[in-house]
Amino acid sequence: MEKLARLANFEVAAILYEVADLLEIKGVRFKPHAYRRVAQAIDTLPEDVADLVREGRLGEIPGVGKGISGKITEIIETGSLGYLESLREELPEGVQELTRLEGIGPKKALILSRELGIRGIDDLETAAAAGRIRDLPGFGEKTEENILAGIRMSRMAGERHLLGYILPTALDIERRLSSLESVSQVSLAGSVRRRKETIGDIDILAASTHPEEVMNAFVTLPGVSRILARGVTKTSVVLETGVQVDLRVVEDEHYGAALQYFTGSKEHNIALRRLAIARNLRLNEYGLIDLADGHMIAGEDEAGVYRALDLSWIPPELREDRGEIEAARTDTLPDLVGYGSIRGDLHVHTRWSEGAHSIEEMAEAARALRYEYIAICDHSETLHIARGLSTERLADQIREIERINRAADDGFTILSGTECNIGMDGSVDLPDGILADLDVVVASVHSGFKQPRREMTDRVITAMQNDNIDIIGHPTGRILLSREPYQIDLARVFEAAASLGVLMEINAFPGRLDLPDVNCRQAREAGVRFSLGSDAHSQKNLRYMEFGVATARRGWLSADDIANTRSLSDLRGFLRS
Ligand code: DGT
Ligand code: CA
Ligand code: CA
Ligand code: ZN
Repeated sequence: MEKLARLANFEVAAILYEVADLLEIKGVRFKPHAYRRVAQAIDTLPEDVADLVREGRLGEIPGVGKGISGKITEIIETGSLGYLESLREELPEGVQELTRLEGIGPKKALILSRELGIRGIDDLETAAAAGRIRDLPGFGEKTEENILAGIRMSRMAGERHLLGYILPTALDIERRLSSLESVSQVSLAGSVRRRKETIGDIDILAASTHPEEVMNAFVTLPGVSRILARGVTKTSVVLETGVQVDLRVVEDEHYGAALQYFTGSKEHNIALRRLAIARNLRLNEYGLIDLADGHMIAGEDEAGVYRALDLSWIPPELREDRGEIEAARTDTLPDLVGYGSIRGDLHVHTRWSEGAHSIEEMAEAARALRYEYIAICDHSETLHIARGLSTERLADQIREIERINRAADDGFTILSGTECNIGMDGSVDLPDGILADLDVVVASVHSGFKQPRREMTDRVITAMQNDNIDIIGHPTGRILLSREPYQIDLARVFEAAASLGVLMEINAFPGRLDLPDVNCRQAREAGVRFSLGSDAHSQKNLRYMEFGVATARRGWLSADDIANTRSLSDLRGFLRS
């Protein structure tokens, strides 16, 4: 028995889902549904499926008959499934790869393979670009467009990484380099320094008079798997995680100009260089040169470069050529919200729904971050996959939170809340009575993403008209590197939010960062105010708040625009009651 492969439930489920997909591709009827049903049951099972196998209790899972039971046992005992292997071999090459694209199910994949001989994503792209797909049965021009968009998305996902997963690594490398004796200054540069939501590669700049020593230390850092290019001024490596890191080493004298240059963005740099040229100056990675006499008038420190161009220093998050240079010239840059300005987290999950920790444990972690409050916003009932709370359970939770608050009495407050679902018609899945008892109500779209733009817009606005709703959660629904936002007229949503006093969430979870930065700025101009939430599912996730702040900064927001930069009593004024 110790030999059991001990796969987690979701891994067992993944194997069964794949069996279902392959059977469907083969055109087998009914069986795919049966496998999928069991896979789903296992995915949401409160117990370990391995325990059920050991205790001979697989029959308790709905839909499990003799055949599937034997297969689950095989998966648990061996870690794989022979039946799946043979199904994989039967299929035409590349068909399964196609089904991994958004919008291509098994049926479509098989038609593409059979009718056009498509053997993979590259083939598919060629065919779609040539307009050969629209005439296939069940396809059309729209499908063809969607296929191309899906391919672009999957390519990009291969090349870019989420800021939330990259930043800790980047900071660790920065810290290790800064501890070297041969390094006098070091900074992150590139998109990581600008805190862009996704990162192509990590750029780091160091100042040193002994660049070889720095490069030696760099290529032998833990986690480096391969050296791509090695030189005295620039070295590039690939980490075991597949992420590329570029290190440049310059002399102190040029450090400021180099930092400015390698921070980018490219568009910002181009605009800045144009401004320099207009003043008979030349800006490059070495410094700012006066073309009249050839003297270097700035270069040692970054602020000095901007100052010499008659600009205030521009925070890296704004350097995207979206008007920041003009604002720096007229001294009208926004007073950006600070990374330490957040006084509480307004979107936290617990073990009551799909979180990993109890209410007390989340509160304890929040205290450690010096927060003054958190809002517990577990899912409501209709979100079954997240084990959402029924009205009765939510009422229990409210009482439990009251009890914990009374017992602690240390100035930290746990707010009761929910993340309820906005239905197709804009109604939410909790009665007004209980919503009115909550401190914070977040309402989010979790289903029906394909609704036409007009209906989706009306749906969200209808939800906002319920005056128990304080916040719209992750308002565009996008998932970075994998799912496009749903179709929605944000201008109309913002206008309604501003007039109704509903806050727009900036969901700080690394794969969301939703509202996106550019939309934050539009919303602010429409008079909207914001709420930052980590959407934490564990104590550790509370730290994601930093990425929400980064998004707010990239969206030109000030502390004033954000509800949870306020003390608890001021926060109440931002919430509708
Ligand atoms: P990424 O890596 O795709 O997330 O984006 P960045 O901005 O980090 O771009 P990267 O790594 O190619 O280059 C780092 C910085 O170096 C970039 O932000 C600006 C500067 N840079 C790179 N290539 C050029 C260029 O051709 N022209 C100008 N003006 N600046 C450049
Ligand atoms: Ca980069
Ligand atoms: Ca780079
Ligand atoms: Zn949500």
